[in-house]
Amino acid sequence: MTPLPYHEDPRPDPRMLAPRAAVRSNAPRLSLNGHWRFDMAETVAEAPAGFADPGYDDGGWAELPVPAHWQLHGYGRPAYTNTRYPFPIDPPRVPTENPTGSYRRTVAVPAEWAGERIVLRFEGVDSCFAAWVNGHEVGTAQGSRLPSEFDVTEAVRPGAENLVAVRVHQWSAGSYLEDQDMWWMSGIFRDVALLARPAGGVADVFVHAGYEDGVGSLRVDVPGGARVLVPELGIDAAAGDDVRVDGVQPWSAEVPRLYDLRVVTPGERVDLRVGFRTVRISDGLLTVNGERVLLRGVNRHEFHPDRGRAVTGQDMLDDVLLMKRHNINAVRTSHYPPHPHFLELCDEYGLYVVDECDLETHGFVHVGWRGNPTDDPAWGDAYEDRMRRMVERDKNHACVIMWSLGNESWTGRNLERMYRYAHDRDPGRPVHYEHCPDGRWSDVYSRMYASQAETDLIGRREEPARGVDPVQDAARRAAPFVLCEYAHAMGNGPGGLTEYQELFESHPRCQGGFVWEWIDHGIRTRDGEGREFFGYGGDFGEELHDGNFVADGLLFPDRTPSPGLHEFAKVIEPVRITGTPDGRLRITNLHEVRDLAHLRFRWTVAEDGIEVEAGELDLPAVAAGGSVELDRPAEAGGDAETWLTVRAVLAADEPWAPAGHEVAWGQVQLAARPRTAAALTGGAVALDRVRGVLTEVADIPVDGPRLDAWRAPTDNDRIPHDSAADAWRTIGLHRLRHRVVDVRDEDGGVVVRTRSAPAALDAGFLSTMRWAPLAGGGLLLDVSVRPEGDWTGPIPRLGLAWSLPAELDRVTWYGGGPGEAYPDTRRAARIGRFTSSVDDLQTPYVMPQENGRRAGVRWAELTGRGGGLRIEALPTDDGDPETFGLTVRRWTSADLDAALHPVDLVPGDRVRLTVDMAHRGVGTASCGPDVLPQHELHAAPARLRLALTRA
Ligand code: IPT
Repeated sequence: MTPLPYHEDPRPDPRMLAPRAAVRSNAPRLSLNGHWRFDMAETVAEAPAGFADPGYDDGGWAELPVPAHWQLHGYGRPAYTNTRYPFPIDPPRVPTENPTGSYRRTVAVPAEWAGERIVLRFEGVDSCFAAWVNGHEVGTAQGSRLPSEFDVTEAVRPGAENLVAVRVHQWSAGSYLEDQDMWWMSGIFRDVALLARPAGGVADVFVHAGYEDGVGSLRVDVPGGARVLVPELGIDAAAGDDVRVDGVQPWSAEVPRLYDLRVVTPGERVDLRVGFRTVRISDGLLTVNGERVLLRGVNRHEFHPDRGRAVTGQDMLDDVLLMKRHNINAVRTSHYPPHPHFLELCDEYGLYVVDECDLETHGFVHVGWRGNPTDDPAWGDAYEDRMRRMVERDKNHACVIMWSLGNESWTGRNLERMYRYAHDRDPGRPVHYEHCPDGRWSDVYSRMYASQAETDLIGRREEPARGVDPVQDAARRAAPFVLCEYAHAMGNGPGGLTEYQELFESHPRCQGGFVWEWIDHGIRTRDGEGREFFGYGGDFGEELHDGNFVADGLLFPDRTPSPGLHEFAKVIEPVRITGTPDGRLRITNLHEVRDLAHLRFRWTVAEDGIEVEAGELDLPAVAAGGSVELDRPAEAGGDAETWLTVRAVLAADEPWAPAGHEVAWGQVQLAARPRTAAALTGGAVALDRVRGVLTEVADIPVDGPRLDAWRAPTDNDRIPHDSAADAWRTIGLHRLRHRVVDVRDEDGGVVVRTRSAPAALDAGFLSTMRWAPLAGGGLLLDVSVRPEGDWTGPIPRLGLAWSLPAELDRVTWYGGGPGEAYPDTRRAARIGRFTSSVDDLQTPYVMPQENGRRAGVRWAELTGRGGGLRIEALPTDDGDPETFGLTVRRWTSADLDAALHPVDLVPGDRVRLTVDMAHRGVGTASCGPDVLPQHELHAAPARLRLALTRA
């Protein structure tokens, strides 16, 4: 058999140097980042011959920055598939059409490097490459998100210009192991450097810094020995010594205390930032420093809308700060090791990390896992090599509390090799893997998208058995539980976070999880008219793609927090502020180690949303896990609806946020709404008795209300099969027709009865709208809706739709805000008075869909230049809600439904207002459980009383 070319050979190149820890060293280093000469060929064979020779003339070549993806610089185009390989499954072979980039640059190597060993280091190249120095081939590598080093001493000429040439292939055997749900993008996308490795230097270093029972321990392993110094702790020891460290402060995500540690050999000095902490699974719980941890985590892909995975230090810092500011304490590096600097930031700012290996063979699921490399011994070295390169690089980070073998690669013996490598080399960290049916290659029980009901069973250790081996099943059942992915944050949502968090807080075994995912991977691009938008699968001409499934993060592509992130931050807040049944305030400290001394508790009292009093609570010390009850600092004074709001804010600057940053908040109602409306002014009113709708109210030309039972489907509504959205479309909820049953004058008012139903269906809704003049001016609308006929499945909403003049472009409301809220995403909405332009009420989901609803609205005013319309919910006698859901936009739900990108939404000449009587939750059915029963909406009678007056 002809040998496989290197790019189709899964076996690691033996010329790759043994992997070692990423460290900061005083040994000389030359960065090779910057502009390289670049040429692109369609196939491997057509890449320019002899390009690695110093004499080759690259004068006609273009330039490409390193690090970067070539697809984002005009060579080829990005392509998105979720699980499907974008090439035939033919391992380890890849298509002949294999975009191949040739890179060249020179580097002046100082004469002083003569006599030193010289190493060429790549932090990440996607997906396979060969490297040459001065025409000598020095090695090849696969493993896109893993470092590789080659000894180039023989090839380099110190004191001269040296030519470095790299040939990069888009597809390789390694591509079969890198089927992560993300863009296929290639090139040298992380740093490259030339290193002088001094004789007698620090070949590697492994810091073991533990913390148990209040005492620290330290041992630093350095091949060949070294001095180990921690000046702050007075430590001056030899490598390999076991040192007891008294008086040390432990490291945790909440208090990420680090110490400078220096390793010194005759040839080199290496500086590390070390945290003392012990990770252990004991009594079925995952503990850090002996304490159970609750992971309030996210899955983080490396992403930037212009740079792809070639992220900068600032991008990484932005992520870490945004996470810390939203109460996140953990990251799973889905699904590959991050740029090494990211882990330094996690050490520094405090985030627990599940460091995941660069492995996913998900595409084999489409052929019944036939030929999956995970169980093929020919790929065993490749699997172990990947694990080894990750563990060796990242082993000194306090933040890394678990190793993860990879994602969605089914099961097989090559996982065993990875698992054993990690355990043998590093007994100090548990190993995580989700996708093995019986949980064999994992020390924790990990699942993705388990429903709340199943999570509850798991929390009780009463879940059904998995696999056939009772011993293995018992071990799995004894293990702590994490949701390595949950709460799919695609589009509007995720709904149901609160219910998960309650389980994490009530079952010790449920130690939290990682929301899928951190950021939408939308690539900034432009349409034919030059309008900017974030592209997703299919926007770059891919023949096979998975659409906007790549946009499922808590951040929009430009890192603007989505409503989902605000909701998550609220649900996982580390301090809970609530009222007690006997009229007091309870403050619960949900931190794991921190007391509340770093927070100040500011309170306000607001009547009808207007602040009337403010102050600060005087809090006694509240230890981690403790709580305190206090008298309320104020009571209601007037007869308006009154709320006490308490905000926990940082007392002083923290590294991750300034003083005053809000960490948590709570609200307690001090007085309910009075049963009478405020003083009102009316204005002209006109009713179209043929259509049964108002044409004028409060001197404003209007059209409505008409019953609306539809919303532009969300990503969660439109899962691929049997979706709620399909059912609504089949029934015709998006095209209700209205028949005025009768219009009667009654008791000084008018009663309009209208039957609203879709064509071809015999079920419908009968609405009875009673219009009456309000004492003092304005109009009272008392509307009751009753379903008729057979309504089986859920419906998205029951609302009243109006169109209004476009000039009513400001909205002020009293109710839930400031952000959008749906029945299962309304924790982040507080009761208050808010103002926004109509445009700012919209949430720009990468794929347009229902959005921007404000919940629990008592009243709203839509105003323009010359006044406007006020809509106020009034109490009914039978206890119906005195609030409504509010959406105001410049386009219809049909426009929203038809749009593929926000730029497709063009403001019309009317403002569209929907006043919801009821609305369905959003759930997470795009990947995970649907709307929970308590947030579901079925056709049922509803009633709402509204006062319509001039604003
Ligand atoms: C799960 C993947 O692990 C993750 O990478 C992402 O694709 C997510 O789904 C959906 O966005 S796997 C799925 C089959 C549950």
